[in-house]
Amino acid sequence: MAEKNNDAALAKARAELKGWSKTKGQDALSKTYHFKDFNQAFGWMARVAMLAEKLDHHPEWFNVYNRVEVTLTTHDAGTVTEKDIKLAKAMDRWAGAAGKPKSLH
Ligand code: H2B
Repeated sequence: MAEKNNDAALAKARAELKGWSKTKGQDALSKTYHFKDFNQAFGWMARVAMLAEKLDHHPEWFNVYNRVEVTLTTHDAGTVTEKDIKLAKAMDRWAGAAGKPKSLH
């Protein structure tokens, strides 16, 4: 039953977001952003970090130069919740073109 609820939460989240996919082996959403350079990537991360602190909701992420791989899940709930959707929307908004799916470039 819990699995079913998680599936529904993930489907709802993905319907509201663009370019996010179900994370392999985890009830989470993932997206990779490609920025122009490290400065753009880290500036964006700093901005997101401040919102994460304010929301008390933090991303799992991995940065190499201009690339940021993000995984969002609510650890307390063990799945994706409205908090993840809120953070994902802000990330996309602030990433601008870097947040667009590759195929749209
Ligand atoms: N971030 C995420 N992504 N999921 C959580 O469940 C979570 C968090 N819980 N940030 C918060 C911190 C919790 O551990 C603190 C104690 O409020």
